Amino acid sequence: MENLNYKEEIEKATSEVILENLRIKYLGRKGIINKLFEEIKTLPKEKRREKGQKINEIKKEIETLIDRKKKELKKIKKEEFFDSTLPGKSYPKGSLHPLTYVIEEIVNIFQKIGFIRVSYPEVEWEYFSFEALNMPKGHPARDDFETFFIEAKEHQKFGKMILSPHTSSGQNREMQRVKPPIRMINIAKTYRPNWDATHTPMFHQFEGLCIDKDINITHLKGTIDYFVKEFFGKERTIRLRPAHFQFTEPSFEIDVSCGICLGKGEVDGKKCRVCKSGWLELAGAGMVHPNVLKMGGIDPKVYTGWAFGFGPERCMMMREEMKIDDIRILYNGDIRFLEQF
Ligand code: FA5
Repeated sequence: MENLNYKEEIEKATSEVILENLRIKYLGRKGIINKLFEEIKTLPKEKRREKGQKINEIKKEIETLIDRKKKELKKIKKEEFFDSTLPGKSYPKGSLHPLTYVIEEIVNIFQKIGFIRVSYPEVEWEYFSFEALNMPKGHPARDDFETFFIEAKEHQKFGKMILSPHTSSGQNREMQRVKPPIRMINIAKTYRPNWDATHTPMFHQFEGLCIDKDINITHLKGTIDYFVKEFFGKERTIRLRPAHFQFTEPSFEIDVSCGICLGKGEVDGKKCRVCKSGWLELAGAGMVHPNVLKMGGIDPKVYTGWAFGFGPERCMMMREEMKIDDIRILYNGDIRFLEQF
């Protein structure tokens, strides 16, 4: 009886099946304990009681040990159970913001014709957004670019710190960085306090700047034609309207035929909610003003150039297949809209 090994055997059991076999081995009808009880009969009478008590104690101990081990194994099984037949959990997949795809596409279109993408600060000094663009302090044209000012120490030369209201602030920075020929495409976030179906306070612009010898307005028109045909399709048309920007001369607004009403100006007998006229303004453009070239250290007698500034959100809206009639949907975080991309 002393050499019964049940404690170690039960402790080592790694499954409920092994444990059940041990129960049968020790406690079963033909098990070791019953055999021991039977052996009692062969003992002298005075020893039977003591032996019986001892066997009973061992029996109880085996029952307790098996019980405890069973619970332990059940707990482990619960924790480790893996049912490989169950369908897997699908985790929500993220994606890039639709505008990121549009920006990549725009960059590719311009890279094909030799433009280099650059990025300039979104938190900018007044100087680069205004003075360097022929809009000295106090000039009324500065009001056209409603601006968020930052409460920070003014720079002695560059003035107040602002959130850049247009990517044209990259023009002077690019002229300081490289000498002509320049083919820049500057894409960045821009900020103005507006909020309606065609304006958001944070939006993007992409600024094209081309400076070289003998550059004229036909190169500007050709480049914009190329972009519009690549991006919107051959059937969409553009028009240039005379406009005024302090940093270009002559200046234009560039409109594209509306993708919602397809240039008609109305949908189901009602004025088109987005364009109201069949056309939507996409960009400002013009020949770089000689003063701006001078501020950038470029001799306007030797070099000429053009620039344009587009809103990629507007470009996205105006794609026929998009049918976005409110620009704000891009930034209100509605996952039902965003997950389509
Ligand atoms: C400008 O910002 C000039 N810097 C463009 C330019 C560049 C002119 C180079 C000449 C030479 P404008 O304020 O018109 O121009 O803005 C240009 C485009 O940005 C608009 O046509 C429009 O597509 C987009 N845009 C302007 N404000 C918003 C806004 N709040 N939300 C969304 N898009 C906007």
